[in-house]
Amino acid sequence: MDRNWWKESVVYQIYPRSFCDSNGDGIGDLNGITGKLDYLKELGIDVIWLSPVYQSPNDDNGYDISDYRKIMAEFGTMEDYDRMLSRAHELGIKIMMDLVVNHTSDEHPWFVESRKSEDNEYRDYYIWRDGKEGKEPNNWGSCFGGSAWKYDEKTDQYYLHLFSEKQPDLNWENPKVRESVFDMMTWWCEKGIDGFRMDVISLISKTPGLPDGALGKSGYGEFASSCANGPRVHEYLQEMNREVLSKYDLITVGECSGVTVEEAMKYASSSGKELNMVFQFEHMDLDGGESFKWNHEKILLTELKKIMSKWQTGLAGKAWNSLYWCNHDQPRMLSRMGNDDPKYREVSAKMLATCLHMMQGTPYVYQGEELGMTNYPFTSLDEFRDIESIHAYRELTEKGIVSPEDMFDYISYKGRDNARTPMQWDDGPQAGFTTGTPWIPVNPNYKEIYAKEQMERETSVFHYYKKLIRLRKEHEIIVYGDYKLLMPDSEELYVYLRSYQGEKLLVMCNYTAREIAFRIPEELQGRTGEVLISNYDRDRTGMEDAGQETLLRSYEAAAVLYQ
Ligand code: TEU
Ligand code: CA
Repeated sequence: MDRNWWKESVVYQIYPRSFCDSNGDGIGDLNGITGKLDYLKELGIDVIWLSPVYQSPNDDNGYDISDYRKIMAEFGTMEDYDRMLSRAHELGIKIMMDLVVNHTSDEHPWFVESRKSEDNEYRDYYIWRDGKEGKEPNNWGSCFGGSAWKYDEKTDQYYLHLFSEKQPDLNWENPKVRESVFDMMTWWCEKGIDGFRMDVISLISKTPGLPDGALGKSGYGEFASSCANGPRVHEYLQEMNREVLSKYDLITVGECSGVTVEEAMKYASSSGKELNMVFQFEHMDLDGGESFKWNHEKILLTELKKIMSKWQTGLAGKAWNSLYWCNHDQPRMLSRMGNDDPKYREVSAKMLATCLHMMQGTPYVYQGEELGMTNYPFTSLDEFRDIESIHAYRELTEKGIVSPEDMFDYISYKGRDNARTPMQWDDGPQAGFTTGTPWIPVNPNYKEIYAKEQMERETSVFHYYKKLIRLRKEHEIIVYGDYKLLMPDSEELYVYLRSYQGEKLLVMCNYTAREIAFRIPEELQGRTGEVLISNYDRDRTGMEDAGQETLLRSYEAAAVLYQ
């Protein structure tokens, strides 16, 4: 297998609005990030993925961009950006930018022009269609509720927006769009950035004719079968690779909702014609996801293992995996598959981390995950900020599809704001995030969960992540070893075995609060393993004594190396 620095890296995602506020306006900013780079250096990460910092009217917190070459005023200036970039580079930390080019803001000059007239030179930068018998051109619903089409009186046509109506979709079939996007990417590469995370890149090519989709629970048709991994997406990405990516030494990851293992092999093939890796969603979608995210269902461990293992073995040697439990669009994994009760919070956070970080792929840590931050205990609707939750609540309760009580429970459990509450730095006012009033409430558990305390305490979740990240640098088996799932039918234990050049790495994770007996695989019985990491006090002899069986305590995890 080819070695690459991005296979050996750990990425840390920053959601700038919620990371650190340097000037007391309640909104995280670039100078705030610069001030915390030493913290990230201490953690040991290699790359920062920076969620969008470009100029934006903030309909979707920066995922609606009105100027790709300007910095959002609330976040600072281009000088602040340059300072952050060079300080990061001094520390050996790379910066990966969020590239949002499936759509722009409706306030982007291209769209402002586009909507002026049908013969405007920017008209075809977007997807405009005539209505059908006085109605929308097709039945697609948008990700954020309502139709995916917005009627524009000026020219008596509709434009397509798969997300909010302030996020019109670009028309990638137009070569000028591609050229403009590639120019902009080159501009950032010339600035010295180190990579791109590509927002919903799997949606850029739409099936011609834009056929109706199957009707969903909300009464609209789904667009995924016509947009996800559309007919020309690989052609476009290969062009992007030729024109831009191949000219620099970058890390690239495509956010690919709806991607299958087979498709991922095209996006992220080792032949290097498109991207380094993709974010797949199958594990995130186990409790509803793309089809209907709003519920409060538990993910079955057997299902999770099936999906993770399919990706681990499916891409092995052919493409490369990304590994993530959390990001700015997902509730906190600790509250989802771990246990956020104070009694088990730290131990289960460490267990989840072990389970993910010992797999093959490039791990992504989402801000606060390294502290064991949890979902927010919502008590009223006005605590929500995210347009997705707010629109979904309104639409589904008004139509009588879900009761207000249930819907409140669902957005509290699954809503994206869970990930967006401010980073918990210390136990002072507003968790040290801001000296002002934060744009979104701080999780009240900041008195117990905060970085300052964890950095000082050897047994903290922070130190545990630090160790996991270091181990990846010390043991090639973690990066390059094969993966084999053991005990696929257990609803309690996630156990897998990595193998590399004669070494074996046994990873055992108890996903329950119960004690579970675990039988050591025959090939390892009687052998002395070195416990690389454990969230209890398991040491070297712990495995030696075990012989054939060992007891895994509540949420216990350990990785044991046999040489
Ligand atoms: O997310 C796109 C995406 O795949 C959605 O399904 C997303 O996961 C949604 O929030 C699920 O409920 C990207 C960004 O990560 C997200 O923050 C943006 O809102 C979206 O694209 C539009 O740019
Ligand atoms: Ca600020």
